[in-house]
Amino acid sequence: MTPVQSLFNNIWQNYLEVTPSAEKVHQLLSTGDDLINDHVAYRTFNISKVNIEKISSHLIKLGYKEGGEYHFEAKKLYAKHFEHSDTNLPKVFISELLVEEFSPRVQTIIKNMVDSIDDSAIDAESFLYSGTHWQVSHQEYLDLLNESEYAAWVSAWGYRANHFTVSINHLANYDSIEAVNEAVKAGGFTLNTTGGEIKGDESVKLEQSSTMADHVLVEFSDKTVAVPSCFYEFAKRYPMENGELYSGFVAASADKIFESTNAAA
Ligand code: OOG
Ligand code: NI
Repeated sequence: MTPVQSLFNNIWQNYLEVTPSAEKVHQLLSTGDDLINDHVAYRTFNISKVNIEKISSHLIKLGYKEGGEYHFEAKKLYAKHFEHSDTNLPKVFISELLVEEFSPRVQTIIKNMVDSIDDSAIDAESFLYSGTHWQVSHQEYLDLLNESEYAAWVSAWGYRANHFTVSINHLANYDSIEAVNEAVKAGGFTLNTTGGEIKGDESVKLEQSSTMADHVLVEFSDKTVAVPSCFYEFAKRYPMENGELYSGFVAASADKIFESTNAAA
């Protein structure tokens, strides 16, 4: 394994720890060697200690380059994606919460979380599969949830891939996202239906769907409660005029994919 493959292997193992459905999704769709991950995604805060630049520095060292940038005004998020010249390596979508746009209470909880991270942990590549570096109370989690589902998610799960994404283009037994969705539902999984099961279409060069996140126990400082953890996404990319597959993201679709970690209605 190359260093970058070994990094993604560690990220995958860490994701599996809190995503019991991930291996079942693999078995459902893949024949074994046709599984290419289109991308993984990270969530963080726009505080310089842990912002997109800090998270992405580990990828830049491994040859990743910055791709597009994306704005999510209602969710108060900003994001960038990173990609590698080896197109079999997953792209990485990293978003950050615009912390200053939230209430003083939420800002204080987030500041305390970030303050408790060791700088040396952030500087290590293993930060990308390190989870939380703090413990919040269940009430703090609820206070974050009240203003931002995203902030609450980070407080519970920290620095880990919040999803992996099957590249439908590479699957041997499936060609369309409709067929993938049917197989996933027949396998007993719930799809994210916000904005419809399929986000995007050929005109934006990207079709996406995702499962709703698993629910896994989190040990808050005062009690242990099951909350949404991580999910699986499916993506089909279409070629651009030059024949190459579109490699960016689509903000209107991403806006809905974020909601895969909402508690089911
Ligand atoms: C990222 C949501 C965006 C995509 O593929 O558009 C995304 C997240 O949930 O953190 O992954
Ligand atoms: Ni995604």
